Amino acid sequence: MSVGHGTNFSEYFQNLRSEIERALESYTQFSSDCPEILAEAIRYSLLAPGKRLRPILTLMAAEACGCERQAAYPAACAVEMIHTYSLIHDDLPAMDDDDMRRGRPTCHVRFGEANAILAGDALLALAFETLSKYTTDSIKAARCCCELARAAGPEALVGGQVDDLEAESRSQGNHQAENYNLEKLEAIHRRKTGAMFLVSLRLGAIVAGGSELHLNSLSDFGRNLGLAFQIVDDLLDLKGNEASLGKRTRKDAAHGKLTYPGYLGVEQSSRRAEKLIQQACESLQSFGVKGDRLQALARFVVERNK
Ligand code: GRG
Repeated sequence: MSVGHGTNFSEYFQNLRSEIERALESYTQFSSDCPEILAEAIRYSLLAPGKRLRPILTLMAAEACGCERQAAYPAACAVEMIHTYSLIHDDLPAMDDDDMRRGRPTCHVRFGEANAILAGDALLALAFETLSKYTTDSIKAARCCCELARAAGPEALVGGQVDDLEAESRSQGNHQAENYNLEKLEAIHRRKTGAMFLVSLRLGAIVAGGSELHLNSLSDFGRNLGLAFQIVDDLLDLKGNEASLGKRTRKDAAHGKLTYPGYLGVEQSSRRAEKLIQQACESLQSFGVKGDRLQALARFVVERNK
């Protein structure tokens, strides 16, 4: 697909992914004060083949706001570090108890539970160190740290996870009896999944010195994209392929999780994801052609098979 910037979109997307991976590699060179097992566990999970969607959003948002994307590498990598920490902790026996992630055994399976908890803790701290140390403008760095902390904190990522776990344990699969509704489902995903999408875009715009109009447009884009991503994630859990996804499937139903297809059915969930992507793309109007790549990424999110 060509998006009017001279390069094919998938080539562009792949370039961003490689740049992010090189930057992640460079930000995880530890001194001998970091125990070898810890360095190995961190790098094992962080450098595993993830899609890098969130950091790609950061770089694309920075570019859409007219900045060289290199300036946003620290922010992009900080987002990926927090995302990876949340995956490591989510996979733990006390949470989702998963044995496969990004096509390999989960961190606790490979390194033991204590080391996996500590690798997650270390990534959370490393994210803020990377963001504050390598973002050249210190005022922008402070604003980014504050927004990222909020997105990773009690009113967003962690709060959404707590409510999700609680819903799962209370329902035992019977969501009708528990009087669940779409509003509750979306309130969980807005915090658990959506907040990280939203902040990924906002950090790119902040580093680029984007206008309030651009920040607001990207926030609307991120809200709709985050929800659409979660719906597609639920659909893939139901009908996706473990080998291409690199993780176990059909876990949601087994855990009695409240999901979009569980609530709305497959057809209606797909239609809702499509509609959200359409709305996401509409919110990019103020960018003109500079929003084309973000629109292409949004399409990738609904059409993906992994
Ligand atoms: C433990 C603090 C804490 C939070 C956990 C993010 C999260 C909250 C849980 C992860 C499990 C999950 C299914 C979350 C929904 C978001 C999601 C689908 C994450 C996986 O993101 P991808 O598909 O993963 O972008 P890759 O591996 O490609 O980066």
